Parts: sequence; C-alpha cells; structure tokens
Amino acid sequence: MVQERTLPVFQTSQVQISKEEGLRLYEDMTLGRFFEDKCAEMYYRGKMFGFVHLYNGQEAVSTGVIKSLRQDEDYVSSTYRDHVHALSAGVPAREVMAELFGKATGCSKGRGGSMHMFSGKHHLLGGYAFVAEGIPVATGAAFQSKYRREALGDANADQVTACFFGDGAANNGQFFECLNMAALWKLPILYVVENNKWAIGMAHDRATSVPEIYKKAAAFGMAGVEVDGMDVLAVRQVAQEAIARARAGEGPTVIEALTYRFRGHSLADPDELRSKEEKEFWFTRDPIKKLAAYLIEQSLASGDELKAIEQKIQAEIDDAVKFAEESPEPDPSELYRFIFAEDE
Ligand SMILES: Cc1ncc(C[n+]2csc(CCOP(=O)(O)OP(=O)(O)O)c2C)c(N)n1
Ligand SMILES: [Mg+2]
Repeated sequence: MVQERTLPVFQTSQVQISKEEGLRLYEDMTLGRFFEDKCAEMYYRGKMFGFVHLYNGQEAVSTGVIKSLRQDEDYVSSTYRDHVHALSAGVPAREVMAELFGKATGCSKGRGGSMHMFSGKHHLLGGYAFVAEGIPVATGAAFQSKYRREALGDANADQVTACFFGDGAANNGQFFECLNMAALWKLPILYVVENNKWAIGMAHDRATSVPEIYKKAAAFGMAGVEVDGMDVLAVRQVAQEAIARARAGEGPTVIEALTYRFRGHSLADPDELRSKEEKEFWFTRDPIKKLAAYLIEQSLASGDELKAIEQKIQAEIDDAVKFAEESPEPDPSELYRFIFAEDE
C-alpha cells in the first residue's frame, strides 16, 4: 500500500450548490481535460514546438479557485502548466490553441507558446517558465490593487489576485520573500500551491523539510489551509473564504491543494519514476468523475445533461484546432512588436 498524505475530509453537506453552478463547474473542468487531451494529440502530430506541460488530474484546483473569482477583474498568474488556468480565466479555447500552434491569433500573438499564455483583457498575468517566477509578479499585482485603493483613493480597486504554483516552487526563495511582504502589507492575494507530489522527478517529501506547505503560512502570521485538490467543491469553499478575506482587506492566504498530475511532467517525459500503485491511488480520485457522481446523486444533473456538455466542449475544441490550423503565422516583419507594452 502506498503511503499517501491523508486528504482532508470535506463534507459535501457543507455546500449548497445550484444546478446552474454545478454544471458551470463541470463544464469548466471538462473543457480543461478535453483541451489537454487534444494538446497531447496535436503535440505528437508535430503541431506544437518546445515543452508542453499538461494539467490532467488537477482541474478541480483551477476551476474551484478561478470560477470563484470575478472574471476579467480579478487577476490570475500561472506557471508553465498554464493552459487550463487560461481557459478557466475566460481566454477562449481558440486563442489558447492558436498560441500553442505559434499563430498570430494566439493570446500572446504566437510569441509565447505553451508556457507563456497571457491576456490583458482577462487579467491573466501570464504563464511563467521559471519555477516560482510568477509569485513576485502576482504579489506586485496584489500590491497595485491595494495601493490604488488606499493611496490613490480608488474605491473600485478591490481586485483579488490568485497566484498558482507547484510544490517544487514552494522551496524557492521568492515564495518566502513574497509571503513576508504580502502578510506585512495585508495584500489581497491567494497563494495557491498545487501540491502534486512531484517536481519533475523529485518527490516532494524528499525535497522539503516540512512537507505540509500550508503550515509555512503560520511563520508569517498568515492564514494557511490544506484542501483536497481532487474535490472541486472543497477547493471552491476554501477559495471563497480566502477571496472574501482578501477583498475585505484582511490579507492573504496560502491554499495548499493536494492533487496529482495524471500524465508525465511534460509530453517529453516518459513518466517512469512514479509507481503504478501511487498512480492508481490518485486515478480513482479523478475530480471530474467525482463531481459527475455528486451532481447525479444530488439530482442536480442527469447523465444525458452531462453528456450534452461533453459534446458541446468537444465541438468547441475541434473548432479551436481548426481555427489554430487556419490562422496565419506571425509576420516576420513584426518580429520586434510586443516586446514592450503597447495599446494593442
Ligand atoms: C528557476 C528554475 N529552476 C529549475 C527549472 C526546471 N524545472 C522546470 S519544472 C520544474 C519542477 C517544478 O515542480 P513544481 O513546482 O512542483 O510544479 P509541477 O511541474 O509539479 O506543476 C523544474 C525544477 C525551472 N524551470 N526554473
Ligand atoms: Mg509539483
């Protein structure tokens, strides 16, 4: 039997969820899953270049947090595993797929690729290829909201920032430096650690002295919570509480979501280091199946309704691939555009 950290128990009776909200969460997670599966297919068919890191298995974290934010107002920052965060934040599948194909219609104008999704319109601050690189950027975004509200008197500047990163990133210096500043200045930010147990081939428990990352928040006098990252309702619950705290000026939260990636580190990884038993343990906790079972059991949705959502999403993804394929390459004469910010 594999030694797994005990997942915190979440009583679904604690949540009241409407049918509409349940289906919205299901749709967003399905979009993330199907999108990534299509990426794998396109990558192996030679349509994408460079490293591509997929998010399969972790969907409950993106959906549970980002769908609790205000779309296009609150801020999101990500890592190189960023396609699904971009989709949850509202970036159209067409633009994410076109970015992966390196096309001019991509959300980063084809300049970024898989690891650098960006959208000013959707307040997506970027995917970042350097481990922990997004943490200071997100902390700065949270600082500007607070500065505009308190120093410049802009009452509308109550945006919250959600900063996503992995367990490996939580051993980097930026994590500790930013936690210190965020707590000191009571910044409106959620540090969402997606603890999927591995940093490429380094097991989390072998790389850190205190594996419970959420406990590190206490050293800064900050709220820290652990959550079952395979349960979207649990993630949503802790995210809503943390967002409410942040918006009320009560400061930041570290959310450690215990989760697992169902595929290798990147599509170039043969994934030979993780044991079969460990993978099985987590596959049985598939967050999408879990939500589907809950919706059906609570009579919030029928199997047919869920199937209809899946078909709609599949059509959206097929359309995204067609759009990406038919889109133009960036014009070489525009090579130096978008290096510095411009209006559009
Ligand atoms: C500063 C830096 N050091 C090393 C790397 C190489 N690297 C890429 S991904 C990765 C593992 C990070 O793992 P984690 O933060 O747990 O995220 P996950 O891949 O599990 O989502 C490493 C070491 C890098 N990209 N940036
Ligand atoms: Mg990891």
